[in-house]
Amino acid sequence: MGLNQTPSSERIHIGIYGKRNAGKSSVINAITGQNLAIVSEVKGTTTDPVLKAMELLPLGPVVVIDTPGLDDEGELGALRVQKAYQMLNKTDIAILVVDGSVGMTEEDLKILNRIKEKSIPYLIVMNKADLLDGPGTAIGKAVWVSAKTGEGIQELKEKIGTCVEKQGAEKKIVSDLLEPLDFVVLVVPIDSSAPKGRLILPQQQTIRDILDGGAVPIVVKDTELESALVKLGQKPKLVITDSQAFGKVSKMVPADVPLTSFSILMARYKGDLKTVVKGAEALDQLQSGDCVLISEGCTHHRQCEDIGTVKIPRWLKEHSEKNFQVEFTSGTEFPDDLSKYKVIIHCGGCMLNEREMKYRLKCAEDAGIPITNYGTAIAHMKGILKRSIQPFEKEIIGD
Ligand SMILES: Nc1nc2c(ncn2[C@@H]2O[C@H](COP(=O)(O)OP(=O)(O)O)[C@@H](O)[C@H]2O)c(=O)[nH]1
Ligand code: SF4
Ligand SMILES: [Mg+2]
Repeated sequence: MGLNQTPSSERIHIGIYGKRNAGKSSVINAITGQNLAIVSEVKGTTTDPVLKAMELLPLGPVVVIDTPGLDDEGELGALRVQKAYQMLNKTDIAILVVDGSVGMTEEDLKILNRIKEKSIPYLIVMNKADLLDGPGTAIGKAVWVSAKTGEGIQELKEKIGTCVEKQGAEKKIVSDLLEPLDFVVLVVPIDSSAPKGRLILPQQQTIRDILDGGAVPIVVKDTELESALVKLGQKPKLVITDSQAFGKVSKMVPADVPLTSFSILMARYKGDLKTVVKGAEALDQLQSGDCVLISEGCTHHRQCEDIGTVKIPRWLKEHSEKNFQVEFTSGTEFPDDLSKYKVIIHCGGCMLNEREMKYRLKCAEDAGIPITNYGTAIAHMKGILKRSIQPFEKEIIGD
C-alpha cells in the first residue's frame, strides 16, 4: 500500500459473483476500463478470489473482488465455491453477473438468497446482451450489459455509484463527540514495538477524523504527557491513549477529564462496543481446562507484535489464576465452529473492514460465545475499562 492511499479496510468492497463463464472478469474489466481480471473461454480460470484496490471514477477508492464460479465442480471446485461464498463477509456491494443468453439458474438464485439474507446491497447484471436478437427482457432491477460491446456499462457504473453513495453516510471514529476547536490529547508511546518512522493506522485515522471535525489533535508521547497537560493550560475535551499505556496514563489524566483508548474507539467504529464490553466480563469466569480463542485480523501482525501470542495469554493467566488452553488464528481464517471456546478475544481488526468485523461478532453471538477485543480485554484486566468507556456510556447502556 502506498503511503497516500486509502487503506483497503476503508474502501467499499464490491464483490462480483456468478457462474463460470458468465463474464464476471469481463464485466470487471469493462467497468474499470482496464484489463485487471483474466478473461478466458476456459471455465474456472479464476480459481481463488482476487482482491484489487483501485480508483473507480467517479466513485473513488474501492476494492473489487473477482470470485471463482459458483458452479465449479469436483472436490476442488466445491472448495472454490466455498471461498466465493466466504467473500460475501467482506462484500459491501454485491454484483451478480448472469449469462443473459442462458438466463438465471439455480446457482444464481442460491447466492442471491444469501446476499439478501446478509442484507448486502446488490445489483443483478445480465451480461452478453450482444448475443440476443432483440433487447433483453426486464427482470426486476437487473441491468442488461455487454462486456464485449460496452453496451449498458455506463448505466451499470451509475447504479454502482448510487449504491456506494448510500453507504457513504459514514460513521465517525470520534469527531461526532467533538465541537470545532476542542483540544484532544493523543498519547502515543514510542517504544520498540512502534513502527519506524510512522504512526500506526488507528492513530493516523483518529488524527484525521479529529482534523475533519475541525477540532485540535495534540499528539504526545507518554513521557511528555504530564508536562504537556500542564502547559496546555486548560483541560482537554478528551484524552486518547494507546491501550498498553492506559494504566500509566490514567494516573496522569485528572479524574474529571474523559479518557479512552484507540482500541476502544476502533471497537466502537468497526463493530459493537456494547458486545465487546460485555464479552470482557467472561474473562472473570474462566476455569482450568477452558479453551480461549485469540484471533487476529491479519497475518503480518507487525503492529500487534506479540500482544496476542504472548502478552494477552500471560496477562489472562495472571488475571484468572487458572490454567486454560489458548488457540490462535490469524488473517482470513476464523473458525466455523466456535462452540468449543469459552470466550473469544479478537484484535482491534484495523485491517478488516467493518462488515467482516461485524460478521465475526455475529458468528460469536449466534454461537452464544462471549467475544471481546484486545483493548477492551486489557482495560478490563487492568481495572480501567469503566473509565475508558465512560465517554460512551450512553451508547452502551442504551440500545
Ligand atoms: N459475446 C459475449 N461474450 C462475452 C461477454 N462477456 C464475456 N464473454 C466471453 O465469455 C467468456 C467468459 O468470460 P469471463 O469474463 O472469463 O467469465 P468469468 O468466468 O465469469 O470470469 C469469454 O470467452 C469471454 O470472451 C459478452 O458480453 N458478450
Ligand atoms: S489489530 Fe488486528 S488487523 Fe490490525 S494490525 Fe493488529 S492483528 Fe492486524
Ligand atoms: Mg473469471
